[in-house]
Parts: sequence; structure tokens; C-alpha cells
Amino acid sequence: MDNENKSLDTQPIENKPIEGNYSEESIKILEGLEAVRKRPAMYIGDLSERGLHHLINEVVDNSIDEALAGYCKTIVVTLHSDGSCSVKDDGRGIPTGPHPVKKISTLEVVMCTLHAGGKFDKSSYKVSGGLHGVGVSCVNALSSYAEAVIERNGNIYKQTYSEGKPTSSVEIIGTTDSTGTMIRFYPDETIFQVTKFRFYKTSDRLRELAFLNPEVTIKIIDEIEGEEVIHHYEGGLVDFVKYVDEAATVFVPPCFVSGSDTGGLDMETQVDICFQYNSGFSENVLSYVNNINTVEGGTHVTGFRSAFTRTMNAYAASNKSAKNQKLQLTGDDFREGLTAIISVKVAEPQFEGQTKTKLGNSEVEGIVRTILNVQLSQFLDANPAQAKKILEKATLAAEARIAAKKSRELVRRKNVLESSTLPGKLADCSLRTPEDCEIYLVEGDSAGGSAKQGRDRRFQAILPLKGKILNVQKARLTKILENDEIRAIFTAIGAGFSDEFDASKSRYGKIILMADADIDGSHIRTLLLTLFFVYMRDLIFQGKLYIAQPPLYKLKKGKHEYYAYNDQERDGIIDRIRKENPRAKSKTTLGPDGTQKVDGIALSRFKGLGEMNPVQLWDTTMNPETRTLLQVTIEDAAAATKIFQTLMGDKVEPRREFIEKNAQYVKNLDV
Ligand code: 0RA
Repeated sequence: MDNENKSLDTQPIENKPIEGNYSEESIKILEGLEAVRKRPAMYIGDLSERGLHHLINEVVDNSIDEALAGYCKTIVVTLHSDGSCSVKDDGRGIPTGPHPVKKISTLEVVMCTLHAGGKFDKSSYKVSGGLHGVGVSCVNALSSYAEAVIERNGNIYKQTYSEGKPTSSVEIIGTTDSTGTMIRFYPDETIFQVTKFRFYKTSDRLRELAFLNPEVTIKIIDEIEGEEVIHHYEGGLVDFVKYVDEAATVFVPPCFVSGSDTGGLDMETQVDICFQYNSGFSENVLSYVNNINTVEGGTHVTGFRSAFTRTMNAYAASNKSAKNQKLQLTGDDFREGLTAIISVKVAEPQFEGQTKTKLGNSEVEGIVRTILNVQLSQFLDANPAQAKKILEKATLAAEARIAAKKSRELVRRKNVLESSTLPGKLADCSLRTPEDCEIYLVEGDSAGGSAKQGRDRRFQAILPLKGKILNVQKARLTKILENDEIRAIFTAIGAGFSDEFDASKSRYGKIILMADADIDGSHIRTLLLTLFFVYMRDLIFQGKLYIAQPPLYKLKKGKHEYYAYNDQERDGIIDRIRKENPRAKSKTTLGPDGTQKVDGIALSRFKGLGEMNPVQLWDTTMNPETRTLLQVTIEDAAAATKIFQTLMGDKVEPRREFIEKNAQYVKNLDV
């Protein structure tokens, strides 16, 4: 996989789990962990690599809770060479004595009963929790084998499990001076599509947790790769903001705001915010509730935005320079080049929205607003030089916005008499039902031409793009709107722009990026992904963005043609043909056109999309019956933001380092 797909993740859509097949016979009440094994996707989202890594998050979240309660300092996550994962913490240890209600060991209740993962004492509330917050018992249920080792009361206790059921009682296996919990699990190979843990995937989430919880130290050991890393950030959100903006030019250093309030309810809501400005033009706001990335925002983000705009405007009004007197600065103006992290800890979070990542608690909006209003105006008063820089930046943004509006109005007026404003280069499809339609954004006019001829024009539209599109990370709105290629993309999709963008209005159900499998193609894909990430992110969240996978090789033996999408497939096809033709002598010859012949098999490498004729392009890359599409998903918004800042930001050195570090991904693509 190439580097651009690392955190803005892609997965083959064929492997998507089929969820909730509620035939009549399956409607019966399932009790306990059997339910988890029968419908695993309902509990952990899916059974792909993502679901697999959720297992680690679920276990770590319990240790984070223990840390937030003030009892745990260090968490060690080990990816063992036998394929298992263990999570060890130095908290109080899961109680092993009899459970007050169930009478059996509390450890067994926690490990083997659904939703029994929470704390039993009411004084502390559970603040962390994975996306699904299903607890360690689900992890146990989805493991072929698991064990818990508890250090508590001077003893070391151990219990083992298989498929979520205990295979031993809680036994004392030694004595100890320390306390803590160790849970080791072997993901069930009959349930997950993949069971190999990946270091970087594990590390990305644990780094994020370490930024959000500066009191903990999280160590990750990969026994297979021999890698080891310690995440501990004393600076918390300040370090987080610096990390995200590492490749950007920062001109207002981090401002940290922190406080808590009950908002008139029983429990305190803790608010931590950190922001800084870089010389770029996009807004990067990452928000968290109880360590969960709230990609759909919610009341905490609303509170942040309104307080930010209000306080900034109030300051601008009382510190008017001659220039900005005439300008009305908007929230957008203040958010150009802003990187901010908002982290709140809420006792009883209500999650709403399509993906349950939008905070609904109404009291939180006011709590965030009040804390930010007070502390942000204190910051501005105490740092007049920084405040001036922010105002200057916002003023420039406002001027550009007004100029952009004027040119947009001009464009609109010009088009009044035209019935259709679709771009001339677009070969649209004939169907008008978006969910059935797809658009290919194709690199280069020649590939665009082949695609236009090869497509099924009923439901496939083609938009050829000329050369490299504009890097939206480095350009201001006005310039972006002046760019023909980008305008063509926006008008073809037809879902609006910027503030008015509404992904549900997309004219196509699938937007498919199709570029060559070489360095240039990879760069174009990254630029396009950046455009979608920054300006059309909801299309990604709604699962509408895809990457086409053209083959790398064509093999021909007699009348038969085969396509291979990687070296492994190519070798597999050669082996198969050889087995079917056992008498063929092993020899290699070179054809006149440079085509290699191995045992009479003509092997050619596709250098680019343009090399395929329309029929080949249809067969290999566009025919829904035979093609492979990678769906673009944002699994880790923080990591994705960081990657785009690095790849597209203005500092060269971090970009070079990043590409070198991820060279193996780049290489896979270019071999
Ligand atoms: C229930 C009660 C107490 C601690 C825990 C669970 C606990 C769970 C996990 C899971 C991973 N690490 C953990 N550490 C602690 C409180 C026990 C007490 O009052 O001593």
C-alpha cells in the first residue's frame, strides 16, 4: 500500500462484512458472549484490520480509565511473535474476590459477562471507551484463547479462557509486591479476516491516547519487527498541536486553555483546548470526547467556534486599526491556518449522528463557551503581539473572501443564460439517480479518452484531469476557485463548496480516483485526496470516495489473456499456466516490442493507464463485475491530518523524512 493510504485508509470493498442478516430464524434472544460471537460486527464494527485493532483499543481503554482514576501510570502493549497481543498496566488490578451480586470472582464477571467492564464504585465514572465501548469481555469472546494475570493483595492471580468461556478457575500462581492487570489475547482466526497486528496502526492510536492523557506512559513492543516505542507527552495537547503542525510554519505558538464546570448538573465536565496558527489556509480542528475522536463534531465544537469567533471579534473591536475597521471578520476568517485540539471529558456522553461520533449533551456547549471566552480574552490581553498577528491573518482572509465572493458572483452571472453549468470536459452518464452513478476522475487526457470509450455510459461518468491539480493545502480559497480542474471537480459533483458543501447532494454515489501506478500518479492521488479531505470530507465519511486499481501486468498464452495486480499474482498465474502445460521447456525470450516471453507466456507491464485500450481498461479497472476498488476511509483523523500537513505543507525536510520512513509503502507501488 502506498503512503497516502496509510491513515486515510483504504480497504477492498469486497471484504466488507455483511451485517445484520435478520432472517426469521435468527431473531432469537442471544444471551451473553454467544451474541458477540454470532454477530461480531455489531459489537466491533467490522472484521477487517480495523476491527482487529479495535480489540487492542478496547483493552487499553480499561487501563486508561484506571489511569484517569489516578491509579495507573504505565501501560505496556506487546505484539507477541505468536500472534497474540498483551496489555499490561500498573493499576489496582481487577478485583478477584467474589462479585457482590453474581457471587463468582469479579475477574470472571468482568472477563466473561457482556457490559460488565465498568467500574463498580460510583465515585469515579468511566470516561474513556472505544468507539463501541463494548469492554474487555467482547475481546475475550472474539479470542480463541485469552488469559488474565492480576497482581493484587500480594498475590498473582491467573485465569484462562477460550472463546470467552473460562477454562480454569481464578488461581493463585505466586506472590508479588506490586499491583496491576495483564490481559493477553489471541484473536480468533475463524472470525477475523486478518489476525496480524500492525505496529503503525497500533502506535497511531496509542500516541493519540498519550497526547490526550499526559499522565500516562504507553509503551509498545513489536516482538516480530523488533520495534519499540514509548509514547509519553508531558505537554499533552500542546505537544499534540505541535506534532500535527510539525511540517507547517507556525507563527502563533500554542495557546492552552483548561477548566472544568458542572453546567448545573451533578458531574464536572473537564475541558482542555489548545490551538496555534500556521501559515497555511486550511482549518484543522480535531475534537475528542472521553478520548474518542468526534469526527462529526457536536456541542463541544459548537461551543468552541462560537466563543472563538465572539472573543476574537470583541478583541478586534476594542483594538481597531484603521484597516480592519471596515471589515466584518467571520468565524471562517479566524479559522484560516488554525490548528486546534478540543478534548472534553463528560460523565454521561450522548453520542449522536450517523457514526455515533457527534456529542449531543447540550450543557457542554455553554461550559466550553464560558471557559474559552474568559481564558482566550486573557490570552489576547496578555499577548498583544500574537493577537496582532492573528488579526492580520484574519483580515487577509476576509479580504480574500470578499474578493472570492465577487468573482463567484461574476461567474454566476455569466452562467445565468446557460441551461447547464457542467464542465465541458465531463462525459456525464445518462442515469440521473445518484446512488446508481459513478464518476471517474482520470489522470491525463489519453487515459480519459480510453475511459470515455470503454465505460458503460448509462451509469459511468468520466472527468479527465490535466496534469497535477493545485495543492489546496498551500492555496487560499480564491485561488482554489480560480483553478479550472478543481472547479470542474466541484461542479461535476454538484454538492456545493466550502461552507455550503453538502455531501448528500453529490450527483454520484461513487467518486473514483483513477491514476497511474507510478510516482506521478501517486502524487496526483495525494493531491486529490487532500482536496477531498480538506473540502469534501463528508464524502469520505459517507463512504463515497474510492481508488481504482488498474493491473500492473498483462500475461498472454495462446488465446488466453490474464491480468495481474501485483507481483505475487503474476507469479501465481505463471505457475498455473506452467502446470497446465507441463511439457513446456523453461526458457525466456525477449519479443521484438520488448515483451518478455517466459515459457511461451507473453508478459508485459502496464506503464500507465494510457497504455490500455478502452476494452482492456473496462475489463480490468472499470467493470463492476471484475474490478477491485479500494474504499477510502478515515480511521484516524489525527493521523490523516498529520500526514496531509506533512505531505503538502511547506517544509521540505519533514516531508523527505516522512517519505523515507514510509519508503516501503511507496516502493510496493512502484516496483
Ligand atoms: C473494577 C474495579 C476496580 C478496578 C478495575 C475494575 C480495573 C479494571 C481494569 C482493566 C484493565 N486494567 C484494569 N484495572 C482496574 C477498582 C478496584 C479497587 O477498588 O481496588
